[in-house]
Amino acid sequence: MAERRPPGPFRPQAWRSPLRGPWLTSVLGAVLLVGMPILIVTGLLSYVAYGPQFGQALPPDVGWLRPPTFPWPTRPVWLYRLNQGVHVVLGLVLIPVVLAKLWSVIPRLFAWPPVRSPAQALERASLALLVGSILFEIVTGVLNVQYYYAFPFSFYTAHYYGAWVFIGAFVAHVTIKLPAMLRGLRSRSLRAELRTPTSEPEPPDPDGLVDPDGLVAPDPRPATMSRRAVLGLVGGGSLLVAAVTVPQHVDGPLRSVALLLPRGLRYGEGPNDFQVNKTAEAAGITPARTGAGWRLTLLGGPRPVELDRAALLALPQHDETLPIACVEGWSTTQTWRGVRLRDLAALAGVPRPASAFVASVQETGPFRSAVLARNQVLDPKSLLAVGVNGAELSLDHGFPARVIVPALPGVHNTKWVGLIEFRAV
Ligand SMILES: Nc1nc2c(c(=O)[nH]1)N[C@H]1C(S)=C(S)[C@@H](COP(=O)(O)O)O[C@H]1N2
Ligand SMILES: [Mo]
Repeated sequence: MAERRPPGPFRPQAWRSPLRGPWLTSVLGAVLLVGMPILIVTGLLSYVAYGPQFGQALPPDVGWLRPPTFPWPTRPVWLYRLNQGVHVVLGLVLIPVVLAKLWSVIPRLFAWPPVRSPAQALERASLALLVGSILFEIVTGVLNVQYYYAFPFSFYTAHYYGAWVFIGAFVAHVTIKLPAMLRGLRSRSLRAELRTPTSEPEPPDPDGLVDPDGLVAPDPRPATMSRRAVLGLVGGGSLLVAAVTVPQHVDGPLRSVALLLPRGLRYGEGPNDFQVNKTAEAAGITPARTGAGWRLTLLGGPRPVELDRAALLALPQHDETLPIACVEGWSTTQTWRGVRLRDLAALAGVPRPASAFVASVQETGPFRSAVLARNQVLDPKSLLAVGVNGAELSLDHGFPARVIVPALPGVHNTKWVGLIEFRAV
């Protein structure tokens, strides 16, 4: 009986790019082997920085998938800025590499027959999880950074569990493929490739020693570009993404190059002209709640303490230059003026609190309260800020008072604060 010919793209002869081969796939794989663990670690560290011990990491309850938790430090003050900057910038920068790697192995998607053995079926299922989860992480991550909540589920929940699917599939993939990647890398010289203007196809490998997956086209077209050009294209794409995202972390005129900043580039007048995450209007903050009737209530001591704005301004004021770094991948450093949180704790009658619950006068919406840990309350740089860069806080930045704590995720720097409860636990 004549063997039935597989259809269309399932024929190995259908894939004719002379550029595909184990060397190219291995080079792209090596880049991802360095980059992906950094993405994974910074992602999990961001979860820890949110304070899972207070039930305020997102998603709050992840059972045994909770990473080892430790008190998130307040030094260096740029710790969260670095962590989250690396996570978001690297995540975006690796997109061209991921796409190129998928392109380089696409004939494998059309293996024929689709299932040869149970072991091979298992391998294909694990690859489906690997590819599916990384694309899911990229899509949810990019949409979140662009504040586009197109999906019916919580970004945090989806991105967190998607990450664990990816971690599992990635570890399995690396374990299985590491020897093949090393062989592939050794099969050609990177230096020689980078000097070659148009590349011949990687040599056919009938024994499958270097190319067990059959990535080399059996019937290649003549080369029109080189492997050097492929690497240049991918690297250039990554550099371009970096060039328009890194400026999200730079204060000054360079920030206008941050093309991916979704909320424009003007945020207020003079000293208050820096990134606003949620405006007072969007948060439903009215002048009535922040005007003359505003009070700061301090709880946890023998009796509640109430301060009006004049009383708050009469307390010792301190200046600290500290960054705000949002989980969504922008940050800005400003010079804040305000009252030390630890002075407020002492004033409340709880000089060494275990934690502090901070609540905004904001009545609806997420992120209007946060719990700070002891080290965060007691750090001398932690302020309830009333001013910034020599001016009064603008309403959008949290007038009359907002929290600013070193190395704290932006989200917990509560704006429009009305109440702080210093707790013994
Ligand atoms: N009350 C309140 N505080 C808040 C928020 C909020 O929505 N409501 N957003 C938080 C988030 S997510 C960030 S990143 C910072 C941003 O501060 P900024 O808008 O002054 O730059 O404020 C935080 N404080
Ligand atoms: Mo944020």
